[in-house]
Amino acid sequence: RRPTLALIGATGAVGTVMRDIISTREDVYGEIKLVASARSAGKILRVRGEDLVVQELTPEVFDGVDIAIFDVPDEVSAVWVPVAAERGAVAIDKSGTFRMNPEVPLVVPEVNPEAARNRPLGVISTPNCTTLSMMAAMGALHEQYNLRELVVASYQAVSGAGVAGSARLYDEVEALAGDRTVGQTAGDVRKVLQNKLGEAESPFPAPVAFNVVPWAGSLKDGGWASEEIKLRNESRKILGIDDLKVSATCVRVPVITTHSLAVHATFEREITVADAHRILEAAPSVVVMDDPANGVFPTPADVVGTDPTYVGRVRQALDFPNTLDLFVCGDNLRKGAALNAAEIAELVAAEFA
Ligand code: 2RA
Repeated sequence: RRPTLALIGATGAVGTVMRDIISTREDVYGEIKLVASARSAGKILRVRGEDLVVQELTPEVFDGVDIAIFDVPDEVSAVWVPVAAERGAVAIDKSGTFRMNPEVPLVVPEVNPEAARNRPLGVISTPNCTTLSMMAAMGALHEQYNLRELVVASYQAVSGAGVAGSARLYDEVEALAGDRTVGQTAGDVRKVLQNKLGEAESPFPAPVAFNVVPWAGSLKDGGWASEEIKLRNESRKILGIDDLKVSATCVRVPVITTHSLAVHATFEREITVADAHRILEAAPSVVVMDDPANGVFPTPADVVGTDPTYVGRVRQALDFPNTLDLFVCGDNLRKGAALNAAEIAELVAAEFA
């Protein structure tokens, strides 16, 4: 039979992409329910060519639901994911709440699909978009060369902070546009934004237009940002390498959608660029764009809205033969969020066949 699917958080930035993905991939579901907070309940949204009324998040909404995909804040998942699981649904959760729970698999279908079957709590987590940006590529390389260390710098798009993140960058760009004197004196960007946007709240701790912001997430011990800690813990869990050494610096950049990562990856043995190209070209859902002599490398502007992980600038580190330096781009709302959750849901749906 075809499983009933519920999308919780159907109206958010990821929810919108999720409806598009569910509508364009192979249709494996029976009924679909769209669910959101009371504020959005009653809205009519389109999925799979049908107009559906968004239902309010209540315990009863999960009755008869086989698979529930959650894209809601951590605190909402903490309350409602267990409710869905208790009522018999397999909950696929995009929040950070359950990712590191040893009884909850953290799944990237290209890397560890078998983990999705071992879900004692009825919950499967999907990783943070920053981790996901590189997992398909790193998983393929790890399978053959045994990954030992990752040093990563991220270039994260503003839509990682949701609809409010994208709105803020558009507002800032509009406020700064046309003034060819701005950006040349310390603090002038802040001043123009203050004048034009006033006290309007920003999800970012500094201007993001005409700027880069070395901060993403919340403050953790030792001055680390939560995104940096997630990247470390989640990479270890997905790849199944408990002692993987990981260090990251996460940076927000003025890009609407598509996260990029500069990755310095060290393996157990020597790896050449040709080896890496061969493996990455054979990896499902990885696209190699690596011909810098002809200006070919991935950029967010060229890959946004698409599904694969794009890899370019692959170099054998000059002083470290076991190390590759490479640049990865992935759409943070698609593979980074909605697509990975949809792919997990398809793995679960296949169990109903
Ligand atoms: C961000 N990775 O980019 C986060 C979203 N979960 O802000």
